[in-house]
Amino acid sequence: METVPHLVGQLVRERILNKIGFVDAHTEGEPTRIIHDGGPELGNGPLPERVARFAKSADDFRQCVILEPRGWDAVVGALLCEPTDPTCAAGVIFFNNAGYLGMCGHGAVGVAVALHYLGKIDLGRHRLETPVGIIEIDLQTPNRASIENVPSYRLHRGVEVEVDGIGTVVGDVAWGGNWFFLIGESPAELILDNVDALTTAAGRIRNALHRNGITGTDGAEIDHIEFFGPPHAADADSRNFVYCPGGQYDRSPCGTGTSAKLACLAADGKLQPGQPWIQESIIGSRFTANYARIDEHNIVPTVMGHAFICSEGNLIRQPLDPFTSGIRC
Ligand code: PYC
Repeated sequence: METVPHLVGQLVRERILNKIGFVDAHTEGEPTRIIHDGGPELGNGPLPERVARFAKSADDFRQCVILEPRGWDAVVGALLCEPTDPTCAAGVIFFNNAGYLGMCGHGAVGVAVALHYLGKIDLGRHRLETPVGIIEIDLQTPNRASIENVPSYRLHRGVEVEVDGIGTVVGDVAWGGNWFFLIGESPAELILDNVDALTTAAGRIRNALHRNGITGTDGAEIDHIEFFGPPHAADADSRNFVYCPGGQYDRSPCGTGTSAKLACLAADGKLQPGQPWIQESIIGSRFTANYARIDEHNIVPTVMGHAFICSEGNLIRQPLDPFTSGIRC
């Protein structure tokens, strides 16, 4: 009876191969699903190369982790991997319901808290390698971390674009680890009741930027739209609404979006190096940020927020399940 142990072995292998170990955290309300086990084989080259391989050969893994029935549209995935730089505690590739992100500020805070929860790092300063550069995290408590982000800058100021159903919209183009179009005049009050209207407006603006060939550096797509308005809390500086590439809104104030905002404030001389900026999100959560100047155009933003572990476990992909790559709309 050779076949029984053989079948058992195969079943065990399948169970192991199809298990994805995760920890879910939220940072100021925005979810991150941190994958620490069972990720795709992407080699050990530079992280941008691994992202290209991920997108080409293992995109079903992204879809499995993020899309229903195992995930949901608002979650950002963070695949932990070996860094190429040995001074880094980990490498991390961020992804969402639409594709891959250069950096993710709320996600990096969530990763820091999750690495500590998993017993992989102590409190204190650590480096994390991302596809767009190395960032530093300072884990101050088990639930509070600041990130020193990649250099950020404003590319264009006061760009005008004609938007269907809205008219002329004016905004700045800035990089904070992702590309943003930042609009000072929100099309609707920044309250949760207006999420649908804000999402529709932001989607139209993004399409108009695309139609008009308005891009980031080297033709990079501007895939995040950010509206600003007055804060609700007396001690905050601003409130925002951030539209993400897959049509979801960021529940947090968006770490890369806050970095882009600091770059614009710095360029306008409206915020001095080291001066704190409290950015409130559409749900009322907040990041406290400041920056150091590198040169006339570039700054290094520091963004501090809180993250909490929500759950942990394994995603399972059974061989006969027709929806292991999620439900695609
Ligand atoms: O916090 O940088 C961020 C972010 C990007 C997309 C969602 N959150």
